Amino acid sequence: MDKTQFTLKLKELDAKNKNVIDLYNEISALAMEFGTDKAEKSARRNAYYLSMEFLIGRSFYNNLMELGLLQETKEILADKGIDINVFEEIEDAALGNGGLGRLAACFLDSAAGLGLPLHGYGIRYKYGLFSQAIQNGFQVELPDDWQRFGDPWSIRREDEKRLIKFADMEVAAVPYDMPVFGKRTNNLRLWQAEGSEEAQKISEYLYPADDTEEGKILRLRQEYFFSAAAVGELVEKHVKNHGTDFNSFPSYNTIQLNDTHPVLAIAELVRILTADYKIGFENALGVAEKTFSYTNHTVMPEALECWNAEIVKKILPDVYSVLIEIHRKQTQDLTNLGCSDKEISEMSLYSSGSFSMANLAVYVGKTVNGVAQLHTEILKNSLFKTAYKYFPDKFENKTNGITQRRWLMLCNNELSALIDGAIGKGWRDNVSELEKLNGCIEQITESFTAVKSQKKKQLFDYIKKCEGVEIPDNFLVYSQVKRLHEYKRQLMTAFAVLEIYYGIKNGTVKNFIPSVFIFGAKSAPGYKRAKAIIKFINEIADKINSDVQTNNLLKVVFVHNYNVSYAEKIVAGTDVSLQVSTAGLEASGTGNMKFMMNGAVTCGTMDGANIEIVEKAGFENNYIFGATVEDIEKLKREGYSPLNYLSKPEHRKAVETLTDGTFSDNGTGCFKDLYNSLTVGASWHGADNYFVLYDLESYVNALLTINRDYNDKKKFAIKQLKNTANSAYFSSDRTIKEYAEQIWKI
Ligand code: 26V
Repeated sequence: MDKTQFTLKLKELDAKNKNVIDLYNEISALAMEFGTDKAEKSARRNAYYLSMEFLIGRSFYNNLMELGLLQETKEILADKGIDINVFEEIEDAALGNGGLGRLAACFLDSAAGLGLPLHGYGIRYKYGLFSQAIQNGFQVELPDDWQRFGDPWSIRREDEKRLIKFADMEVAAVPYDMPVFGKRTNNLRLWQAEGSEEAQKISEYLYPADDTEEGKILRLRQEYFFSAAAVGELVEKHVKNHGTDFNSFPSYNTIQLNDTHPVLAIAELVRILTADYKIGFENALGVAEKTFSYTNHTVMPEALECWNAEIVKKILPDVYSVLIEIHRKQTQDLTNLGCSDKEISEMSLYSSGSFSMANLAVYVGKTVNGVAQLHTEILKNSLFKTAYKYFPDKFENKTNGITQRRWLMLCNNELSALIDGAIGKGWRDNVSELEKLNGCIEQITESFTAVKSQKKKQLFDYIKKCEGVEIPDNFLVYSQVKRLHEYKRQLMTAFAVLEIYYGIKNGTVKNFIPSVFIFGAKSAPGYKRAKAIIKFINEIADKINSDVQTNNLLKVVFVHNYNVSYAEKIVAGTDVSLQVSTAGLEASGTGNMKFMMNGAVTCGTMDGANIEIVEKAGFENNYIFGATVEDIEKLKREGYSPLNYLSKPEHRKAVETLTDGTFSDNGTGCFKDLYNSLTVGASWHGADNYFVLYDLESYVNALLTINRDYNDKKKFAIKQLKNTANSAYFSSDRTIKEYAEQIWKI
């Protein structure tokens, strides 16, 4: 099908008499036909991205844009009296939690855009990340049945299904292919588990609760299920095309392990080669060593996958034997290298009855990378310090990126058009041309401010519709949208907002420019303190929004069910991006990049990619505050007493609202628990583990400085534009080129 035929068929569609969902499915099907017709055959050497999450968001507009059909479709529909935005009622496919999954989606987009053969493998969850409702200020989770709208962007490949064997059951892995359109069409293959009721459970939920043994086993099954399906298929293809000489396997296939979740793929490859093809163990391991690379996405110990060896033995006995064998070989290798017993145990893939997926990946992987400069340094100097000592050449950095196609061209058509007018359209294909903006910033500040107000207006209208909160035009917009976690410190923002609120009321905060603080976050369903923070923010929002004394100056919104599509609106309509994690804990952040590209200044700590952002866009154009990694280390060494930082009455007042009756936690005691976590410590950690109270003062100051600076609109617009102009480095096109050249060699 060519474009003329597409247009013709679309014109013939009897759109008026169809409901939105049918129309969505029919137009998508037409676009699929158009797109898959011109799909290429696979390349000689392919890279595969194994990931438990692909947070794609809405495919409709993005795919039409990538196929060059968006404008025509919009116009043809408009002729029929249909606004293309009606499809916004079709919810996103949320097959991921946050940054890690969204990064995988950006990577696929960039590889296709650059014409590089990178394909994804993952799980086709029946239910994606829960849909979030807020009841009485509390998060309530509802199942995300994303397939109820149909799934026109996937093709089921019945004939390519595979059998995955566990000790106690066999499961069919049925592939669903989602083409990824761009300069070339790549493929995202998501496996669906079919068979018995037990079997189907494997692909039912993204992150089933794993606080019980049953939950842990299910998660182990999920990880093995998709890794084994992917590796099994690649081996089979290799044999079909090149025979059973597996020494050449790594010349045709390179596999990136997205965090520790797919790391069992290593053991599975060794298992298949040794058991099914009778390759010697050492040779098989050698093939794996040349095939796999590993990306680490977090230093939080609780997020690094470790498997109880007894469970692995019970569920996957053959994989268990392979792991034990690899461990034997590892111990031997490390002994030969002269490592001490302590060093061996630090690097060991097996210790105290459990298998460390990170250590397995570091030992076998040909490269290990972090996702921002600081993060990679932390991997080298602390998390994988010993491995770095012995295998320094494995380690490299690949700073994350985001696709400018979704995160600028699609979500901010108005700013994109402004950029076209200023520097031409070349940046759309070659994003580094954005730098040309540096030469004409002064000339476009007024039109930039106009675009920003327009995007704010659109955002405020949407918030009014979804949350019922009214925000007056042109309020200054501060946003913090990301997964909810204590290390990301949404709680610190909540305290800062309260301080500003009380300051406005008692006159210590003067000449405050009217502002709104936008929060969006989902908490893991079992993460009690994170959920308490959501409740706290909602209580604050209720109080502040209903205070007539401050109403024209300050608003707070917690947007419910934050997702990719909401993010597209928020990043475009924000002035100030809040990126305030405890230094050393946010591996990179990618939201920070989306905001930067859309012309927001960063108010943040020296953490993750914030550091590189302010280096590129200029410290003077951003607002950095708070403890550095070195400061935090020093505090930990010398002893940190959070209570010392509560001596100032304004800080104390804000923090004590948790317990003084200002707000209600509906009798759950969850606010008291939050308070205790800050003042005396809770569960496994000491008081204020994330240094909220330490950084609070400098945070409030930074927020107020920004507010003052906003008085000079032109100067502020220049800062914002400097961010856009220097954001090209944070395009995932750059990141993917680095992976392709330096790791994958594709
Ligand atoms: C997961 C969990 C689950 C259990 C509780 C603690 C915890 C902490 C962190 C995680 C995240 C797992 C990996 C992840 O999503 N990392 C994110 O990856 C992004 C892409 O590289 C990066 O930008 C974010 O900084 C990083 O948090």
